[in-house]
Amino acid sequence: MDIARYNAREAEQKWQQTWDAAETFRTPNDDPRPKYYVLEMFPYPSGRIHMGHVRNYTMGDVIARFMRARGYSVLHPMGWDAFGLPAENAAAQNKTDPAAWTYANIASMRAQLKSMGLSLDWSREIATCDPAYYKHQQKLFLDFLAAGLVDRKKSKVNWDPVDHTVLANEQVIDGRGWRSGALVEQRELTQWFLKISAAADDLLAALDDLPRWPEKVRLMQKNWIGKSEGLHLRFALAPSDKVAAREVDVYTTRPDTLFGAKFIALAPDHPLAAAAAAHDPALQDFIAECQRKGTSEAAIETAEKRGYDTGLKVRHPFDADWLLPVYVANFVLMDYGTGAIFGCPAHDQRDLDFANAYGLGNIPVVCPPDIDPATFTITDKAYDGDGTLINSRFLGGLSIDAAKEDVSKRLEAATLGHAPVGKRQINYRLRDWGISRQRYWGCPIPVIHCEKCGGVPVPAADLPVVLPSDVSFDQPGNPLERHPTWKHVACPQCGGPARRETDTMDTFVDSSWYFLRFTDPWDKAEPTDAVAVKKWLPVDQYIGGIEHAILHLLYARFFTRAMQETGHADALKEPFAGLFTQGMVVHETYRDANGGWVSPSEIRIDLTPDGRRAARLDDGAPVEIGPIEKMSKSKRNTIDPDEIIETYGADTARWVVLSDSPPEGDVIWTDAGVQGAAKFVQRAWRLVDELAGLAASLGTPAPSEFSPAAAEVRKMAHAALVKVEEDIQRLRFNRAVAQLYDLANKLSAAIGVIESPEIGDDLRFAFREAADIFVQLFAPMMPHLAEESWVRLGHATLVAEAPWPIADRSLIVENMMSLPVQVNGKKRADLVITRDADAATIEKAAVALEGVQKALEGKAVKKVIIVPQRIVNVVA
Ligand code: ANZ
Ligand code: ZN
Repeated sequence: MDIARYNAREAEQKWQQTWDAAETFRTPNDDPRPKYYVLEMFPYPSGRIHMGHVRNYTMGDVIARFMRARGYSVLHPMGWDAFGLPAENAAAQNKTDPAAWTYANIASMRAQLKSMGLSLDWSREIATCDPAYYKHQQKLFLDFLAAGLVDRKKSKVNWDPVDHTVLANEQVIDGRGWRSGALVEQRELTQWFLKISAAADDLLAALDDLPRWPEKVRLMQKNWIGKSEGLHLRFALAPSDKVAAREVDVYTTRPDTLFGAKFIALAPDHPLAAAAAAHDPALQDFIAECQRKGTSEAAIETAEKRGYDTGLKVRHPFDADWLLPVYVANFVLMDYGTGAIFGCPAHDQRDLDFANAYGLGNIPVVCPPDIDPATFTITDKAYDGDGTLINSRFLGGLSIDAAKEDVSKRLEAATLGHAPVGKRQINYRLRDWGISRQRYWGCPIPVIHCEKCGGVPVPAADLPVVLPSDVSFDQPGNPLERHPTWKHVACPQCGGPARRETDTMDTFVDSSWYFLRFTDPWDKAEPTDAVAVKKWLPVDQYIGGIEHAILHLLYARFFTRAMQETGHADALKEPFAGLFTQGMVVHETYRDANGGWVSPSEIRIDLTPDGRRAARLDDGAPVEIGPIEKMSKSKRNTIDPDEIIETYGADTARWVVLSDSPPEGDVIWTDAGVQGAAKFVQRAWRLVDELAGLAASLGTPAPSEFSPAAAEVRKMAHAALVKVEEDIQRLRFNRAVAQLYDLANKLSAAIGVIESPEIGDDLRFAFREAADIFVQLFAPMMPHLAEESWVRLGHATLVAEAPWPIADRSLIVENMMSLPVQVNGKKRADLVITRDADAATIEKAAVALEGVQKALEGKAVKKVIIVPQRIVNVVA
């Protein structure tokens, strides 16, 4: 019998239209069932989806469909992170309007996502560049401002004098702008900040309440927040006619090393450095040079340690006769601690590099355990490990912790000009979040500057402050600045002439609350609806790339707190209860004889006796097969999802990205993988067809007894059900896929042994049950094929709406085996365990048995010998 091939193209379109028309994935807010919120990080509308999107959204979709079938009211929305620089660059290059460019991209990506068959509630679609979205963001900003969560302060920025723009630290390369190549200047700009640093401790502590976050991400956030406990320490300056200052304050986490101090170092931007430079042109040059190189952490870490001796001296806090030189040094940051340090070369590598460069020497004050203090010396590797204090007067012999405590206590008690010399202090690496961008394509900051009244919030009734559309990009810089009329407005307070803020918000603001907006995105006066937020949040499962592990997630966590404080997010604190970071889609790379990258679509691969060979399709020229790397345009190793969907269907693409690799690992995209998936689609379809011919008709009641053959079919279906269910719940999609291959094999085998066409009611019932289960199990992964199969099996409903089957565990207990367990050759217990348990599991379970533990009498287990399916022997 020849069965028609499954035509993915036709079927997929048909089912997508059916779901659309039936509003299958609409999620009403008043659905009384328990809720589940699954969210994938929304995309930037670059214009085309890539395989990373396919993987990310497929995973989310599997969860959404699974949870829906399990009886949850599932929120699974989609939107667009639509502001950002690429739209402006495109505008400058092609004379297009950023809005038109963005919306055209959204339209094509929406169509692409729809062709993937994602179970999204499109009625909740939002775009952050839509005034209907950003007006609420402006309201949030004003509420934050009123609540004291916003700051306006001067800050240093990297200014590109040719492009007239602020550059991020990453965009400054060797002191020059990455595009213009111009020498970057440090400028002080008054900018808007969100006071995230005030929330540092809470953001840190609450990480412990996120058990469903990857440990790795929590650690990255922890390091980023960077809590450090130390001592704020005041050094008295020896009198000098050069400067008026009387002291230098430093921050140290190692007060125990104070007797190893060799110098003081100031940040180049430190006021005392400027004062010392007033009559020292060489120092002025040095400071200017440091500033050019950039004073960011990244710039500092890579630069060679350099300094300049100001000639100033400070007194050691425990010895007034001990003078330490004061340097200005390029490795001290102005905006951390106090912008000044004391250097202890023996125990800090940067200090040692610096001291060695300037001949300052070092005094080891912490001696490692088991080392003779008399011979312990430091040359070019600082020692930052544990040990005992040496060369440190009254601290001698103490541990580091005890010495820290001792020094802190003494210096808290000591005074310098009436105030204590030392004060314990907690510092965070986390800085306030500067959100001002001198850009057009972003959310306007709703403030008006009036000479008389200062910064005046735009009245709520005047929101949104909409971006003007008549702007030009033919000059560098911010078009809002140059717009003839937009910024000139009357002051809302005094009516006098005033000007609009022309900075727009960092696009990270846009993505810091979209997940809240999704809960009630329809046009209303407020950014969020309290009932909807309470119902849907937190997001139960958030899925996205590890590249967002720090900034996006931290900002979103902060924003949620700020929204809570201003009454926009109920009592919600943490927005994402579960987080999953998926791996990448990777592919082989190819290069031609000249080293140029060649795309997979331009080559042919042949299998030769000595391996795979690649050659160009057009002229047959040999192509070198390179390493497997993340799909990227620059290496031309991308596969276009559109082409795959066009040729094989979305179900095949979805199946490929779920197969073979654990979801947190990288998945290798190969042609063989695609062929394998496409083949399985056809195979599953044929199997369903065969099962349909054998299955009892719908609704046939269960017979009272089952033959062994029928019982076996039921068992394989229910066993697969239990496993797939577990695998999806634990996001082990690749294992769920493997279970389905296995079930298909087993069902085919069961059909293969049927001898006569006359089969009993019991077997017919079992095939009906197994067929339905099989289709329901792959439905979250291959939803179109599943609908088509569901119809073939006689159902008049949508499988997308069918309740998840209930596993009958009594059918699969036979899967257990009993193994006698001996201890030193004597039987002591019986182990009951699943037949497929691996050796490690058996060993652990056997040793844990009460009878075995008793027989061991506390003796250590030397060895466990397992004779598979027969016996376990514990040797003690
Ligand atoms: C003396 C010392 C001795 C230090 C020693 C370290 C080891 P965290 O943990 O990151 O807080 N430091 C302080 N302010 C700095 C700044 N603005 N720029 C560069 N470095 C700065 O690190 C605190 C330590 O980093 C401080 O402790 C200080 O050096 C340095 F054996 O003080 B320490
Ligand atoms: Zn005014």
